[in-house]
Amino acid sequence: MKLNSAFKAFGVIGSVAIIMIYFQNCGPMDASQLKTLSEISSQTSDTSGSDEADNSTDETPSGSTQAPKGVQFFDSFETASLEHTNIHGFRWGGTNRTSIVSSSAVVYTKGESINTPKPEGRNWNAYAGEHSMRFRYPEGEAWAEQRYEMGTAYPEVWISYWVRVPENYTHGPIGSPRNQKWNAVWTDDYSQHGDGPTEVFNMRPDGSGGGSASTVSIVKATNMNSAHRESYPGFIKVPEDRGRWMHNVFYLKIASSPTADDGQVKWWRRWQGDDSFTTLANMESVGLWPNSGPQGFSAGYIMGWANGAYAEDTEFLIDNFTISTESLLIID
Ligand SMILES: [Ca+2]
Repeated sequence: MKLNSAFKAFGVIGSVAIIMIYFQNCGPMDASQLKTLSEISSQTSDTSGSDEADNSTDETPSGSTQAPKGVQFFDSFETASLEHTNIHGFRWGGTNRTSIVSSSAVVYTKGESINTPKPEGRNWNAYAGEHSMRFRYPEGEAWAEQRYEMGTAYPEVWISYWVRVPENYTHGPIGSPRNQKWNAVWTDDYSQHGDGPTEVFNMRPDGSGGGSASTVSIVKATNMNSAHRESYPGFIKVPEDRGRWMHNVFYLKIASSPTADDGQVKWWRRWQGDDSFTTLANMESVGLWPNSGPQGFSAGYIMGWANGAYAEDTEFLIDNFTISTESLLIID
């Protein structure tokens, strides 16, 4: 029931008047903070995939379908379903214009395996292996979203995944305001429906003529309002970033006590082939107090409501979704 009610809450943040507070924090990560996959032995909760990705063309990424060591949950969608779980009972929620696709067909949606051939002119090549999760925003439609429940509450949690920028990407021009949801993570329930805080990672127009900036907003942090913060212009540049795969890494830390303003919210990004991460957000004094219920982060969604609807059918692909209690700033 909680999940159902949460599904109805998508639009709350989008209706909040926003105050844009800009400051960049975009230096590359110190090399000492990075790991490489060569330093990480193979250990996975997803044994369905293969390391041998399809490298038949230069445009096909070759990411690993093997989970980094020690992660809590990893899904490269190579099961061709949303039934993957872990010891805590991670659970993908219902699909909302999301599906699992192979390079040639839709293979799973709305809880069922299907085989709907890919329309002509689309590129559904996964980042790793043969499958990815597709988010489809039809022309003029604002909502494509995939929810999940972590099965437990993490006082500190790392989340990462790869996103392919749509090949026809232009920041949605229809509607106002035009901030787009990118990722949200919460403690007990989404946004105003929860007693505890919710983190929302967003995009907004960056004024460049179709590109997007990234922003962070927080609902029910005790020491700040829900304004958009930490704007990073050039999050997606148009046209040069169209069709590129980007690695997103998020870190969330709940406050250490009900009186401490030491919660943290961080966000990094690197494009495929980059050997360092760019910091998009670095917030270290946030009053992220759990109020009641889970004493940590327990659920979230990927993508979500686009206040600026797209003028053309627009598809994002997601791959290698990962949850960990250890750093995911990994160069693979
Ligand atoms: Ca995959």
